[in-house]
Amino acid sequence: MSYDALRRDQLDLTSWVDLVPGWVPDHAELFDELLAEAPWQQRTRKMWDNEVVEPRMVAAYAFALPASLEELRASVSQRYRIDFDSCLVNLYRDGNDAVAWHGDTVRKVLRNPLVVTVSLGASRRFVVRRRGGGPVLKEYAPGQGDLMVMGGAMQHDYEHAVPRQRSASGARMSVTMRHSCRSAS
Ligand SMILES: O=C(O)CCC(=O)C(=O)O
Repeated sequence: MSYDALRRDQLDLTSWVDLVPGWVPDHAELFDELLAEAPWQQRTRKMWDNEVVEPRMVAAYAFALPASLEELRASVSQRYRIDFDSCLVNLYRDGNDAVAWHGDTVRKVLRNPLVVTVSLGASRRFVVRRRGGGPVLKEYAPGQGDLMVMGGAMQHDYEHAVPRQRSASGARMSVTMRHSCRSAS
């Protein structure tokens, strides 16, 4: 996996997104492998007094990653000198699946965490706004093997979402990786 095409999008002085288009050459094969073999779950979320079904499927990996994901994990760990030690894969089955505005909860235990996302399958809108509201400040369209790494103060100062999208051309997966401590690998 190469970082030659990496572009850093600086949101402000302290928050940034790294983008590498087409980072995973075999993204279609990886999509098919994960679709068939990942431990998919339909999760629910408590909202006020109700249990709400999350509009996407999620597969959480504990320790052992399949070789295909371990290759990605090892590459970003080496590049960013961080031991990415958790991997969650999201499946947006169609344009009705989505994730609402949020900053990743890892920000509550780590200052300036890095969050890696590798997108497989169809492109979806990935939008960014300031924490707490306001207009969309940035919009990306990750899919087909693209790598995004959110860094700096982004999880503290901004929120991101993958909104419902009628025009989505198919299913999208996001392979997300996070770290639980700062230690370099
Ligand atoms: O699917 C994506 O690209 C975003 C996923 C995300 O923000 C999350 O799972 O917290």
